[in-house]
Amino acid sequence: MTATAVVPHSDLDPFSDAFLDDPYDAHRALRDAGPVVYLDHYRVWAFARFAQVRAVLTDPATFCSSAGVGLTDFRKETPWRAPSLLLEADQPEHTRARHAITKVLTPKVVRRFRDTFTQAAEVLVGKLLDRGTFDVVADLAEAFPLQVFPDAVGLPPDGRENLLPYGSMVFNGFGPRNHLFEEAMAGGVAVRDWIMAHCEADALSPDGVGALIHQAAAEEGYEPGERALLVRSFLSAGVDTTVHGLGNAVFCLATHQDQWQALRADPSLARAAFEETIRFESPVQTFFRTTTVDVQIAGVTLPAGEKVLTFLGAANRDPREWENPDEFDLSRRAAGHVGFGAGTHACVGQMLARLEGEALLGALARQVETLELAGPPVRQLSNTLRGLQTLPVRVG
Ligand code: OVM
Repeated sequence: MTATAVVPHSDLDPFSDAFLDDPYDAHRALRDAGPVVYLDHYRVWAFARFAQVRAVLTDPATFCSSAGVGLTDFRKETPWRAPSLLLEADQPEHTRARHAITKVLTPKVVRRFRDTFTQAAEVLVGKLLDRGTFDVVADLAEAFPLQVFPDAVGLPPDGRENLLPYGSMVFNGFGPRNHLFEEAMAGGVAVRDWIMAHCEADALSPDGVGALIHQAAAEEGYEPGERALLVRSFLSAGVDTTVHGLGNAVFCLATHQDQWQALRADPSLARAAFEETIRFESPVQTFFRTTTVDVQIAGVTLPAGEKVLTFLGAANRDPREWENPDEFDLSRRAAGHVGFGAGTHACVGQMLARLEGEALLGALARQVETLELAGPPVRQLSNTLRGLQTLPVRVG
């Protein structure tokens, strides 16, 4: 029998507004339906349980990335931008790109940013404390990464407003051509042009991470155009993700006062709070892979050349893996979640992301006594990212 005959089918649309707005009941339904589910809507295979998501991500030879990690199959359709040398590549090309980047993102370089990030976070939180009420998304979760990350990369001060719209194009671009995809891409030519121009060596300050990438990539034998594409990965993956992670973290803390009190009592829990946020409200919800061969998984054979959808956010709340998965709990061991992916493609910037989280949540814990909602949070829907559009709070 063919796999489509034996695998449970679902008519859920994981890129519909309703699903994206509140995915958790649907995640449970997908996990409970079976280890692999066929999504009739998109004709793809879906994995929502932790064990299978992890298995897919850690077998890149079978579940490849070079056909794209969104719904678009690069073998059949032209992608909206040149494929990433890092994200949308397999061995050996991926290994080479990854090597050029890990040569730069050493523990030593990451340590260099610790003081800068911490100081910037303390100053920002101090200003917001003076204001009393503010929007966490615009004034904190966006403002902080939009300052420290482009500084670290070595971008000039002007034009940084292009980073978030570009992130929106990238992360909505992984989904189907629904209204979110179209809205993100509309009028994006100027945004793309700015991003591409600022991936070039002459646009980057000589002491930043971008310049180091150009250097490391040149040593690896990459041509100038390819070196710029490696910098593009930073500008694609480094901003929207952390914005959503930081916004989700403050949202979780403001809506779980016992956990906020625990963090205040012990600001050294800031890192744990960020990690638990990535598990509990995973900023990156989904990625696709493509089967390279007929593959046996959970007792069925999936054909070669098909898209499979991994639900990172659902895996991170799978009760088969986690105790009380729907509880936001700083004291749990959240390590091992797949919010940063897993295996060879696992987030290469995760140490920088954690540093941003630790700096910002640490500054809140040290300076703020009371943190409460000052209005209804509004969700920002994205084909890939989970996060908020606005989050009004009052601090004291
Ligand atoms: C890239 C890229 C873009 C988006 C996400 C990502 C989460 C990487 O262009 O390499 O990783």
